[in-house]
Amino acid sequence: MSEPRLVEVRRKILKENDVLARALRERFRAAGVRVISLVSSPGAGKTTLLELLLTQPQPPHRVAALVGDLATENDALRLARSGAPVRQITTGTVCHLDAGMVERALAGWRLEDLNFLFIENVGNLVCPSSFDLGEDLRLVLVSTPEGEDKPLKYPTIFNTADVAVITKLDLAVPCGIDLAALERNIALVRPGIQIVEVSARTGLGLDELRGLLTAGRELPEVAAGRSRA
Ligand SMILES: Nc1nc2c(ncn2[C@@H]2O[C@H](COP(=O)(O)OP(=O)(O)O)[C@@H](O)[C@H]2O)c(=O)[nH]1
Ligand SMILES: [Mg+2]
Repeated sequence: MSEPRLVEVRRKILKENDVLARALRERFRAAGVRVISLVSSPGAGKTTLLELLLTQPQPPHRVAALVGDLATENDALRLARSGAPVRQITTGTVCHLDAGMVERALAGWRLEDLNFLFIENVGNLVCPSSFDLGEDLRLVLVSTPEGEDKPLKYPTIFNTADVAVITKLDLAVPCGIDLAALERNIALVRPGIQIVEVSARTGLGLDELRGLLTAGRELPEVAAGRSRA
């Protein structure tokens, strides 16, 4: 296949995804569910953070999660321990989630019954950046052991995110990470982006992150009343 043909096929796939993502976003808005996606390299701590967000939400928020990996149901099993509805999307050889996968995974769920839907993308700092999933908020996670320069090497994933979450703060000192440099590099590629530092081990930053995710939401009781009406 010649290069122009490849570029053309890629453009078409992205356009189709955008159309589906727009429809999904409208559905989410109409149902009153806030959708938050997480992208990062493999192992940055997406599932660990979600385990905490699903088990310790501000009750009575109603939460659910979709989780993408090439193979295994491991992460869905981990997240399902929270008691929240969880579905795994196994992508086979595909290195990212797309809007169609999300739409199919939602089949049978009543979105009106949810306040928050979390979507954990496939661990990858490249491909997920191009695919809109209809989410309201995209979190990009970077863990301290990954080093200070990842935002400079993979700018697009930071450019397409709304909030940057620096994870594994407890490992910053043991790994000799210059946190100020990491934050500077994030701000260089995505000026003005909000940055939150967290540690799933110590609990640092989790309240700040929860506050940010729930900001602007009506009181849960009010939202629940309206959805029953
Ligand atoms: N020290 C430390 N380890 C963490 C933290 N968060 C996650 N981990 C560990 O990092 C590894 C990968 O985490 P996981 O949540 O599976 O990453 P994912 O691939 O992004 O979903 C696991 O062994 C976690 O226990 C943290 O805040 N501090
Ligand atoms: Mg995971």
